[in-house]
Amino acid sequence: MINYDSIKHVRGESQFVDDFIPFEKILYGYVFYSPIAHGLIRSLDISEALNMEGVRYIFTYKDIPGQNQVGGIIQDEELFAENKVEFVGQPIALVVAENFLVAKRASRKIKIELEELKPVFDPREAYQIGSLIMPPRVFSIGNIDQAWSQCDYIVEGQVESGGQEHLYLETQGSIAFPVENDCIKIYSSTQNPTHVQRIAARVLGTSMNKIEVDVLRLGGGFGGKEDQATHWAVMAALAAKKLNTAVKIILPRQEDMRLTGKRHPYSSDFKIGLDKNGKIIAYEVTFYQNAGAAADLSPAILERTLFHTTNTYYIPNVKATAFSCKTNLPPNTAFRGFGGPQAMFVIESALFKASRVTGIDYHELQKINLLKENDEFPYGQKAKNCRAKICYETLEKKFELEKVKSQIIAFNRQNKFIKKAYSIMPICFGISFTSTFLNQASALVHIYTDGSVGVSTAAVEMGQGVNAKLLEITSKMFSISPSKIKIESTNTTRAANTSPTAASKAADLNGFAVMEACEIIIKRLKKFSAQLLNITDENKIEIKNEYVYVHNQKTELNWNELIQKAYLNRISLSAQAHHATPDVYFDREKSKGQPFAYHVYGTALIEVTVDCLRGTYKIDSVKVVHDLGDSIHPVVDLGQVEGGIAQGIGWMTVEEVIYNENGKLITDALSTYKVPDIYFAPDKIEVHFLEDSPNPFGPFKSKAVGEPPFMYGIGSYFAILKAMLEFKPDMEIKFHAPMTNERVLMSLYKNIKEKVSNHFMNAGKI
Ligand code: MTE
Ligand code: QUE
Ligand code: MOS
Repeated sequence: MINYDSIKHVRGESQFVDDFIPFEKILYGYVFYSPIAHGLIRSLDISEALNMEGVRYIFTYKDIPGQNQVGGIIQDEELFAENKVEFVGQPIALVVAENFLVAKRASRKIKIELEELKPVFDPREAYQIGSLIMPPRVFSIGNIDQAWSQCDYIVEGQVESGGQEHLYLETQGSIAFPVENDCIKIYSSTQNPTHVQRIAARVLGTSMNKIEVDVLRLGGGFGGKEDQATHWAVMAALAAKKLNTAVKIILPRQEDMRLTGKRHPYSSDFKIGLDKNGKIIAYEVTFYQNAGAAADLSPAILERTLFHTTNTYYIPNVKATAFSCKTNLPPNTAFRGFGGPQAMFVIESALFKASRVTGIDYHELQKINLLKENDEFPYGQKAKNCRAKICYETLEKKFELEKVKSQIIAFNRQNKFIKKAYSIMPICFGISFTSTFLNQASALVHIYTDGSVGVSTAAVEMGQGVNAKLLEITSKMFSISPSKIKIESTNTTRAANTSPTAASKAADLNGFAVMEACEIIIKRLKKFSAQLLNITDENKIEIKNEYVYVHNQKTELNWNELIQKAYLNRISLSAQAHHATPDVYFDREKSKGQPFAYHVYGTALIEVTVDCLRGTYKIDSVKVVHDLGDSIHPVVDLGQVEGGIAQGIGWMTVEEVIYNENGKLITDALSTYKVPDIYFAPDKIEVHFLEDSPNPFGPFKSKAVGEPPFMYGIGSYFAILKAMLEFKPDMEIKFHAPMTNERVLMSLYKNIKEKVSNHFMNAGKI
C-alpha cells in the first residue's frame, strides 16, 4: 500500500491555502450554437476564433474525455452537436477566453457550413411522420366504448395551450474549478445538484466522488433549472479540467431565452359525454405534447399530464392517450405544474363547451362532478381526505358568489363595450414524484459546541422559502431560537444521491429527514440529561425553550450548557437521516397504483374586465380558498399562492412564446415577451387557508404548496372568454391559450385582419 498523498506532494500538486485560484484568474465561457433548426454539420472552422487575442481554448465534442451525452431519462442529447443539429440554439462549441466580451466576439468568428434539413415544429405533424420521443402512454378506467351509449350529450373539441418562458431573475450559470486529485468543484444554479454531478462525471469520464456540486441559492428556477442547468455546469467543468483553472459560464438573458426549453405547448382533442343532469359519464382525450428535440424530462411530464387528466372531477369512464412528439425546438422542460396544467386546461375547456351544448351552467357542471371521498382516479388511487367540495362551497359562501354575480350582471347591463365576468377554478394536484424512487431525501444535522446548529439537506432554495421552513422545523424540533440555526448550502458531499428540488416535495421530504435527524440527537441528549440530573426515567426529560425540563419542571440546565457538557462527555452532536415517503408506488405497465402521498385541493374565483373595443383586459381580483394543511410558515405559503397565481394567469393571458417559420425564437427579450408586471397583476388577491384541515402525511401536518396555486390561473382564461361572450354571445369559441389582447380582438371581430389592412390602405390613398 502506498501513501496516496505522497505522489501529489512530490509533484507539487497538493493544494495548500495559498494555492487556491484567485478570482481574477477566472476564465469566461461563451456558447456557440446552431443558427438553424435542423441540418447536418458539413464543416466547422474555429481557427480564426482560436487565434484571437485573449482566447484560451475552444471546446467541441472532440475535447470530451468521457461521453458526449447529457440525456437524463433517455440518453438522446449531446452536450455539443457532433454531426447534426436539431434546434436553433443547440450548443456546438464553447469559447473560453480571458473575459466575456472576447469570448463572445470570438464566437462570431467561428465558421460553420450546414446542410439544411426540413424541420418540424408542430406536434401533430411530428406525430404524423412517426417522430416520437417514446411509445405512447394510455391511462384508462371503466369502459369508454360502452359508456358513450349511456350519454345524453356528447361534445368534442380541440384545445391548444402555449409554451411559457421561466424567466427566473437569475439566468443559467455556473463556476467550476479544479481541485487536487483530478477533482472538480462546481457552483451551479441548479435545482438538481446530483444530476449535475452525475452528468459531469459521465462527460468527464470520471467517477461521481470526484465531482462536488454546491448550490447556495437560485434566483428562481420554476422547473427551468431541473434538467437544463446541467449543460452549462458540465461545460464549465470540462473547461476547468482541461485549462486547470476556474471557468465561469453565465448565459446572457437573450441566450438564456433562446438556448433553453420552456413549458411544453400541447395540442389536444377531447370527447366528453354527459347525462341529462350534467353528470360526466365518459371522457376521451388525446394529448400531443411538443417535446422539442430531445427527451429531457418530457416522459415524466407527459405522465403527470395523464395523472391530472380529470382535474378534481370524478369520471367513471376515461381513456387518455398521450404522445410525446419530437420537434425541432429547444427541448421543453419542467415548469411549475409539470404537465398538470396542460391537462387541466383541456378538461375545463371540455366542461365549458359542454355547458354551451347542454345549457347547464359551466360552474354547475363543475360542482355536479366534483370528487368525493373514495372516488377513484383513472390511475387507481382513491381520493382520501378529499377537500374538493369543502373548498368550493367555502369559496361560494366566504366570497359571496351570489353578490358577485349580481354585481356583474348589473355592470354589464349598463356597459356596452366594457364587460365583466367571473370564473371559478377548482384544482386537485397530486403530491409526490410519480417516479416513486425519487421520493427520498436526507439531512445532516450538526450541533456545534456553542449551541449553534447547522443543517444540510437535499433541498435547494430558489425563492420558494424551503430554507425558512426547514429553519422553522429545526427550531421546533430542538425548541431553540431560529437565530441559533443555519441552513447550509446544498452540497453533494453533505447530501448524496439527492432528488431534484421539484414536484413541490422539497419541504415535505427534507422536512421529514430533518425531523428524523433531530430526533436521533434529541434522544441522545435526553439520555445524557437524565444521567446528568440523576433521573432514572429519561422519558420524563424534555428540552423546551432552550432549557431542560424534568416532569414539566424547568431545571437550571440550559441548552448551551447541555451541549457543552454533552460534548465533553463525548456524546455525538451530529446525525444523518434518510426519509422515504411510505406507501407510494406505481406500476408503469398497468398504469395503476398509489403514486401520491396525498392531494392538494383548492378553489379560486377570478373576476375580470374586458374592453371589447380594444381587446385589452384587467384581472380585477382573485379570491381563493386553499387547502394548506397546518401551515409551517404562513407568510411563505401565502407568497407561494400569490406567485403561483400570477404565473398561472401569465401563462393563460399575456405570455406568448413565438418561433418564426425557421424555428428561431422571436420572443427572446423582455420587449417581445410579456409577463405579468405589477400593473397587470390582479388588483386584489385574497387567500383564505382552509381551516381545521391538518394533513397526516406532511411534516407538522402541513401540505406542499409550490405548484398547485399555478393552476388557479386557468380560471382567468374562462373569465375573459365569458366576458367576451357577454359582448358577442354568438362568438365562435376556440380554446387557444394564451388569450392575448390580439386573440381577444381577432375572436370578437372575425375579419379584423382584412378590416385593419383595408383601413390602412384607404388611409394611404387619402
Ligand atoms: N417559488 C419561487 N419563488 N421560485 C421558484 O423557482 N419554483 C416552483 C415552486 N415555487 C419556484 C417557486 C416549483 S416549479 C416547485 S416544484 C416548487 O417551488 C419547489 O419547491 P418546494 O418543493 O420547496 O415547494
Ligand atoms: C414530478 C416531478 C418529477 C417527476 C415526476 C413527477 C421530476 C423528475 C422526474 C424524473 C426524473 C428522472 C427520471 C424519472 C423521473 O419525475 O421533477 O423517471 O429518470 O425529475 O410527478 O417534478
Ligand atoms: Mo417544479 S416544475 O417540479 O421544478
